Amino acid sequence: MSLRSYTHSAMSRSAPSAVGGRPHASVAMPPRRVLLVHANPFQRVTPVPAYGLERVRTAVEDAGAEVELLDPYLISEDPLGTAREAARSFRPDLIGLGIRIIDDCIVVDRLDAPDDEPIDVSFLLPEIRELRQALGEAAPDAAVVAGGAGFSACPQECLEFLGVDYGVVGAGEEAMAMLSSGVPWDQVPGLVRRGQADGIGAYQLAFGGPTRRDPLYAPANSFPVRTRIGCAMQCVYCTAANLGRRHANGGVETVLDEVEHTVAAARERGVGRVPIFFADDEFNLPDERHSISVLVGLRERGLTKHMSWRAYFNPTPFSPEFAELVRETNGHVSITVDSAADGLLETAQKPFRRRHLDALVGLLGEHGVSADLGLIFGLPGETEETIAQTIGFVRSLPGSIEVVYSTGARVYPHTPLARIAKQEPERLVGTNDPTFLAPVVYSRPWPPRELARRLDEQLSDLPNVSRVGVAYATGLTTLSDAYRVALSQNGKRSWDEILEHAAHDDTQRKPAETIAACLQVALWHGRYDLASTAAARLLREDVPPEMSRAQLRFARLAYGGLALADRAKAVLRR
Ligand code: B12
Ligand code: SF4
Repeated sequence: MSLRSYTHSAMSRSAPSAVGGRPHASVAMPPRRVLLVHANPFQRVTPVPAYGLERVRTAVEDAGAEVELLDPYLISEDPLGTAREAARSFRPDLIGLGIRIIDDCIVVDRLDAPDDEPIDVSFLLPEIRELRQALGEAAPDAAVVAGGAGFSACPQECLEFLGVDYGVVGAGEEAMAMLSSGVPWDQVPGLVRRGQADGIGAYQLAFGGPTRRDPLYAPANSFPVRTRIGCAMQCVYCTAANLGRRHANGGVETVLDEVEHTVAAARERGVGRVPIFFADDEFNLPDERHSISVLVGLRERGLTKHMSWRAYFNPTPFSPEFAELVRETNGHVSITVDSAADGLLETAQKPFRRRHLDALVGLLGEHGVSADLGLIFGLPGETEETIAQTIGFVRSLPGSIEVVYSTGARVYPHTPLARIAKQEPERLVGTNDPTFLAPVVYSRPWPPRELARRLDEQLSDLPNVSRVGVAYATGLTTLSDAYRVALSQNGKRSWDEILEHAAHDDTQRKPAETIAACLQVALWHGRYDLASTAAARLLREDVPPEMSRAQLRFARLAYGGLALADRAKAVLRR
């Protein structure tokens, strides 16, 4: 069957619900008050918009319910207290727990660690369980439903771990709208019940939109926009592999409307160039046609001069026409490569080979497309020889392409890697959890930390190459601290202290980038006093290329003036 025949357009038909047995008690009286909680402790480290919940809220509000969206780990130093308080005062009938991630997926954060700590993955479900309990105590009569990308990868395991009875697997817009409209729960698409056989098989591909955004989120880590859902591939380690190659496209006009609204709203709040993240598993799979339509649409609507965008890409397909369009529309491509050794690519079920990688690198260079790429060493089939081949590829790359790599692959439940892991227990490190819910890592030919040390020795002379990612245990909380001070909510740190941290301690970004992100948060929330101090602090650094020092000096004065005006207004109001 051709790949095309898997693609549906726009809204998918509802699959039958996996919930059997007695419908939930709240069917008789539809839940009118819905509390959506972003159950995501990682917001402390890398705050992103609770986009899944924003989409769900849009659909649930359109169905007539009253909705509150809470991001406790971002806005509060006391997330459990804040969640309890919100649940007590809002008195929800239905609580939606948005579980975007179940762990941070960072296998090796430290090159040296005690032998009894072979991996560094932080497992977040224990913290999420405490949040669930706090909400349950504060709103004992509310029904609780879980959902989200992390949850949907292993729904039954999560329900069991969290002690939650119901969850929605995959897209939650339609399901939550139906739950809040009094539709019998056993007719709700994608709804699964704890203890039943159905899990990932219930995955929903439905689309809603355009999404109404929550004004809490500043553009510091870009605004996500989904253009398609699911994936046409089944790479060995990936949670998307569990969908069995199912995927669907969003309607192009709806996607464009969402981008247009997002850009317009951000420009009204003073953002010059609005960063968008196309939040698809891979933007160019199963083919380029949908992505080309989206990019052409951006250009036709005159949006590209006000925005930049980024997305994850498979190395194929990538035509010259597409490359040109990416550059013209201010795109940045993050390419999921994993390995450059053909033998390993085959074992990992990757749909491309080394020759495609070489052709792509040439094409990106010819068209001046900005790019980075990601590698995973230690997958099934990895040997000293395949490692040498991938290192050879990395060394052949132009220095302008940033490369991030990880060692060892987190084994997620139900993936092809989970089946391999059961046959090769000698390659596993981490917990002894046979379900693979708690972190277990597969790595060969050496355990992940040893592999990381060896690669570090071989790659440390390349300035464009680094180990992947932000880990929960060691990631800085600078940006979420900035949010809390800007919102004046439980902020324990002073603004000056935050700017100093931004300038000195962030190993992931340049000082000026982190300070600029804090400035954006302050501006977004109309805190011109904080923005003015941040602009002054930024002037002491090498400012990012998109800003000039003269502009920044002017902006600093302007923010100072606006802050004075705010103070004067406050005095007059007294
Ligand atoms: C884009 C992306 C990023 C971008 C985000 C940019 C931005 N500004 O948003 C960046 C690069 C910053 C990023 C960072 C991280 N990411 Co990321 N990311 C993604 C990606 C590709 C898309 C996310 C997205 O927005 N999807 C679109 C939205 C609409 O989908 P959704 O959130 O799933 O919501 C839908 C459903 O889940 C459901 N739903 C959601 N909530 C709820 C709640 C209820 C009650 C119900 C019923 C339904 C429901 O309905 C929603 C609408 O359809 C996903 C993979 C994926 N396909 O989702 C990975 C993914 C979420 N990321 C992942 C990881 C690991 C991370 C990081 C931890 C990496 C790191 N160490 O830094 C951080 C975490 C950041 C954070 N604070 O959470 C993993 C999580 C898996 C896991 N281990 O649990 C994923 C699933 C990728 C993967 N397959 O491994 N990420
Ligand atoms: S192509 Fe990307 S999203 Fe799809 S299965 Fe492979 S790694 Fe996962």
